[in-house]
Amino acid sequence: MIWNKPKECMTLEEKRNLQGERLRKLVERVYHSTPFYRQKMQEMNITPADIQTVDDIVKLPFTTKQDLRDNYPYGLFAVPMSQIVRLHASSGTTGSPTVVGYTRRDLSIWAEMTARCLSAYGADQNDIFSVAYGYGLFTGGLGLHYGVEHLGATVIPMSSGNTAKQIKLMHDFGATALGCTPSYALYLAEAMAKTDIPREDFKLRIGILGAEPWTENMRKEIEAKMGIDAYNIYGLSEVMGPGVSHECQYKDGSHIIDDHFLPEIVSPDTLEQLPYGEQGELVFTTLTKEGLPLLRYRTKDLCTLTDEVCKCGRTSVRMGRIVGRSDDMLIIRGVNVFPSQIESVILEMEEFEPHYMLVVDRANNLDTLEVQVEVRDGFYSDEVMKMVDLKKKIAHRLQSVLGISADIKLVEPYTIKRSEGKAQRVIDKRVFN
Ligand code: DLL
Repeated sequence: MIWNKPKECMTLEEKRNLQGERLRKLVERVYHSTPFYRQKMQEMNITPADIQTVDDIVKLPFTTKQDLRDNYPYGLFAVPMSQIVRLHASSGTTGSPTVVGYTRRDLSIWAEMTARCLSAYGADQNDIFSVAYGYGLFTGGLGLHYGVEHLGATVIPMSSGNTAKQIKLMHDFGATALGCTPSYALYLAEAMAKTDIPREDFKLRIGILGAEPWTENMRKEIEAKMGIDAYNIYGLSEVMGPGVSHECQYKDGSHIIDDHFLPEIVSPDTLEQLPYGEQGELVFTTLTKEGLPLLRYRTKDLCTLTDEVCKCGRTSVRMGRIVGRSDDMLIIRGVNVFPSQIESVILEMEEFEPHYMLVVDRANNLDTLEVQVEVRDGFYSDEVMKMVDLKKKIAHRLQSVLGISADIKLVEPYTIKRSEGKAQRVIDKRVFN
């Protein structure tokens, strides 16, 4: 079902006009309320009057995570704290976390856009959602939570962890939908299979999976193991949280809520805007946000965009899967390697479980890549020759996809640490200095 047809199915011209009008107002607002943006615009010799249509977006400055860190905690907020009703923050792996603030209106827009996502997955007020994204500073739990309530469905605020209880309550409460990371969905599916509750005693039918990159093969795996329809949900805390884009029943790219978030693709090297269809870095301008409005926020996520109208009737711009980040790309012996390429190889081979760990190191001044991967039950063998052959097979495939060789370490099923949140799949032991 289409939750907000007037907004989701506008003609391209209507949308362009709406976006242009919202962009004009946004630039006016940040120029007068955020010293950071006023200074940036003055440095570039532009004033709000230079921004008249969406095409003028290219004149505006970019914003990065570093800008948020440099203005920690509230420096980029565009309203007084008396109007901020909620804070979230991203885990600060390096330095300070990035803090995001929401006004009451921001929260109500967020709930509405998340309800649009859930509706596109085929959910309605009869559904019961187990939200297994973390609640707290992370936007996943509360973001989805308020979307479910806005939809009028029932929410079980499970949060992450405590797998046995997750499974029991999904069963006892008759959950029909599950929100969690794709890696946790796989873990849950395995744990469910080990209980004595038969699959048909669960009512689960929809998975709302995101917060980390995953592949089509991983979708197939989750759908088969859990017996659900698995849908992608994308978002980032700086821009709002989960629900910035979502799939529909056709699962052919994710619809961006582009009446609120204006997307662009740029070259991560030159920062030039790229035409739709070309792969580059995704950039968002938050057209309506009040608490923390952002101009041209560089997500570092790499993907493509298309504005072809979807079979579902929505006219929103769609993004392809995130194929990597302009900053998580590994450079191994001079070759650019995306962990998702390795994952695809693993998932295409029936002998392996979708659980792996990449260990990057340096020996004698040469980069090394070790791929630890779980062999599926039934394929694991005590016969050395069988294991050697299997190693050769995957090593050969990886070499042809990546262009570099990798050391393979085959491990028994269930030995790689499972994650309850975002999977940590790369250990880079190299020191770059
Ligand atoms: O992960 C928000 C979210 C919560 C999205 C729950 C979906 C579901 P952050 O912690 O700020 O926010 O991390 C944002 O995670 O820039 C992407 O690199 C990655 N990411 C999020 N969703 C997807 C997805 C939340 N569906 C960063 N596919 C983003 C690939 C994703 N990567």
